[in-house]
Amino acid sequence: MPLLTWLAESTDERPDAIRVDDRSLSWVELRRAATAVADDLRGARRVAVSATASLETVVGVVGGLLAGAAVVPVPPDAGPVERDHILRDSGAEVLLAPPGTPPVDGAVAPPVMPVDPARRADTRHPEPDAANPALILYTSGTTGAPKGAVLSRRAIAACLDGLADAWAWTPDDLLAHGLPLFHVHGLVLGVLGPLRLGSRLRHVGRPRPDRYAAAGGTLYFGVPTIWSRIAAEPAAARELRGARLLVSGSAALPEPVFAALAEMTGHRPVERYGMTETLITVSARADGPRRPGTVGVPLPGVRTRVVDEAGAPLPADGAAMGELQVRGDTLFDGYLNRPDADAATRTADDWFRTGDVATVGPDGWHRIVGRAATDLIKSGGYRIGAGEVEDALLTHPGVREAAVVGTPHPDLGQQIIAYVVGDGLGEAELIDFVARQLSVHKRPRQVRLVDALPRNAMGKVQKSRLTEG
Ligand code: MLC
Ligand code: AMP
Repeated sequence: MPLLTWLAESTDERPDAIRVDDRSLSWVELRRAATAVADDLRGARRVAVSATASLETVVGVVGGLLAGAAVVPVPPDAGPVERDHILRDSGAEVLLAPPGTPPVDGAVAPPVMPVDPARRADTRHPEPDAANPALILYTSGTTGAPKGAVLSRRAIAACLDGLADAWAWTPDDLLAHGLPLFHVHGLVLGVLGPLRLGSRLRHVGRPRPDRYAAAGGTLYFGVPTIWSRIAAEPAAARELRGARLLVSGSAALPEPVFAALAEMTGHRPVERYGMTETLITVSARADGPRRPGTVGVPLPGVRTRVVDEAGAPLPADGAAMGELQVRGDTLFDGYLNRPDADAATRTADDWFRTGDVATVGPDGWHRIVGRAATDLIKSGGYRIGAGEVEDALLTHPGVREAAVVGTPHPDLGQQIIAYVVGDGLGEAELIDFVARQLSVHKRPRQVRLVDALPRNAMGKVQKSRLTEG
């Protein structure tokens, strides 16, 4: 069965099946536009896509997948450090981008191939093997540069079919969201989901409450920051009363936001849990209860366990807290070029170590309690490694030492704060410096200039003391 089943088989010519911002294509038009891209790409193994929230990104990603290439989304605002790393590490042979995009100005510069959604072709590309990589998604660890998680076509298909079952997601749905198109949430669920399962798609551009309100969707996706902003605008929230299902994920949905949404929209949101490396593994169901503070039960084909520090399984009693480990059909194939990192995430009996701390109740309901490593920050639903931001700060000539932490934030869940030792520095200057080197969302929201960082006797920075009091 083709990965993008519905897209491959549809004869539907209705003009706005897939809409991004204010431009749209029918199913047939999208297939033919993407086929033109696939024709150009013949033979390419890895294809980068400048992943703006645009129709070009949808056409480019689908073209890459039709051609059997592994698609590497590049955050469109990635600065030179992050972009060079992604392009070099992935070995992408070409960068797909909207027409008029200038050549890549960097140390690694694959040729830019323009994607024109108005082109059409009808070549039949054979369906690639399900074991082949479909996507390489770059994601942060606690230290160092982001790692490329290799996701097979089979894993993506398993994830989407599991979600179709859990959420009763069908071609009758109209999915609306405004998520970025370079991560699992916006790209795998938010674009490949409709193309496999047949719902129509409205990508609203920026995820503003008024745009969600106007989208007329039956199914809505958002990160908690988006839901919290919608709950703060009752008029927009009330427009979602006509929807079928509101889904939250990528970070914990605060219970007051759950309650406000339930009251204003009439829908108790469905929460689901996942990771770049595992895709979505646990979720509440459309035909079942939704409980604030919990993320539901394992999806079809997924098994979970919670273990103590010695790796021994803990009871499902709703109280015992330990590391959540998962296995199943949705798991990635490993990190590109990083066998060391792979080994660190697998147990001897081949379970994936999520690094999240969880409890499981007697009824199988999972609660995510927090993360084992404080150096992985979730801000606005984006995963950001403290080490990557520290490394970027340390390349500034005036910075001598830097320590980055995530602290609770009412809008973003966590915000990035950088503690910096250096000479003649300005806070705004350092924030802009990181925003230029990395992606904009990795910039610290606050910089604190300090005389010294607290260190223990071994010389290691004691981050917990930075945020005390
Ligand atoms: C501000 N801006 C700057 C800047 N300061 N630009 C450059 N330099 C500076 N110093 C600009 C930005 O360019 C942007 O402009 C605007 O300010 C706001 O940017 P932001 O800070 O990113 O917006 P913010 O309001 O904080 O974003 C909130 C948000 C965003 C919710 C919209 O965080 C978001 O989209 N989150 C989704 C993350 C996600 O999809 N995660 C899924 C991971 S997958 P402009 O013009 O662009 O507005 C996963 C698996 C799973 O986790 O389980 O799903
Ligand atoms: P990413 O790799 O960007 O997809 O981030 C994955 C991480 O997001 C997980 O390891 C969790 O820490 C967090 N996460 C995702 N969904 C949820 C959720 N529903 N509740 C709490 N944390 C979540």
